[in-house]
Amino acid sequence: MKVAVVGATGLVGGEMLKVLAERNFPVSELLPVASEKSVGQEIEFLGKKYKVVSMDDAIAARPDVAIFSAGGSVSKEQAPRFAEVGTVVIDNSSAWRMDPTKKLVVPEINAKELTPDDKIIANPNCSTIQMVLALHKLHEAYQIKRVVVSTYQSVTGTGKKAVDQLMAERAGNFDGPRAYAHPIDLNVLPHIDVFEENGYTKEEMKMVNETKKIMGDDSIRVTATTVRIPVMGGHSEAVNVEFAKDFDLAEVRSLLEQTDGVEVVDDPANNVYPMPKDAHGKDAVLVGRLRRDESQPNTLNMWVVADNLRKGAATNAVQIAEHMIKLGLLKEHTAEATV
Ligand code: 11C
Repeated sequence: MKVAVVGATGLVGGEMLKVLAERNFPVSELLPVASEKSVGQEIEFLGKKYKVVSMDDAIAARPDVAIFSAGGSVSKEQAPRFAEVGTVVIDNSSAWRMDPTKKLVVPEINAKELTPDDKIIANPNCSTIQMVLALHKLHEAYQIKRVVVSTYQSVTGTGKKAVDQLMAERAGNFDGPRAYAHPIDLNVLPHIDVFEENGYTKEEMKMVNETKKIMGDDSIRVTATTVRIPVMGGHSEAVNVEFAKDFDLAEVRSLLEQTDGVEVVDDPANNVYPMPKDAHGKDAVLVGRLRRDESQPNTLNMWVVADNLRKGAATNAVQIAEHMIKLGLLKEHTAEATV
């Protein structure tokens, strides 16, 4: 297939290329797309060099699928242009996620909702993906009433500039370009994405709204505090879940063990629990510290960690494309199909 990766020179774009290669995605032609200043730059994919092309050149080449990771405004403007020439767009930004005409997909949960009419498919926010993957089987079993989540998010979620800020500060240079309003090394910022009128950040509201949409259940109440910490391997989340029905802790563990994409890492007696340094570079969502919330009935506490650039972004996007191939919704263009 002809595959465009839009935002190919960014952190997520780079991970997209890695994941496409690792999973043997059927790429017959790669179109790395980036902003005008990167056009002509070379990137490597499966041992071959490819030149970065402009958005217009990529659209003119009518790729079969375009995986976008170039920010919301680029997606808003450019995704429909790709869709118009028959390209299936999988978009990693927040541009289309809450649009009622677009599907918001974590394949293990709701790939079955995809239909031939879906030409722009939204990839959820990284912190939402890892949480809902850990929750969806528990919701089926015990019916979630309310989730209280606090996150501890990696600087890689912000992009290269934030990684550079952290490393520069660590090296003692506080004067370089900054991704954050404050120092990040030896610090914690209770501020991810912009503040909204209700006092929550946009990242927090993504966790609230996207969870309901992916799980297909508006009755699930969610409240979130999202926090940036000076870490690189992945996002961590303390998740407190209140169910309508009571649960058995051993059964919870077994349901999580049976959840595709989840790995239970939970042996506190031996200091075994999920950590970002162990999640880094992996696709699995690691879940541990499983315990009852003893302050109220039917409530579970757990700790959920995943590499935000992998299952939180690139892997989930590529899995959506793979599911679309499997469902016959993504095919190589034929002349007839695009006329
Ligand atoms: C972060 N979750 O860690 C963000 C990154 O809406 O796709 C992804 C932002 C988004 O900062």
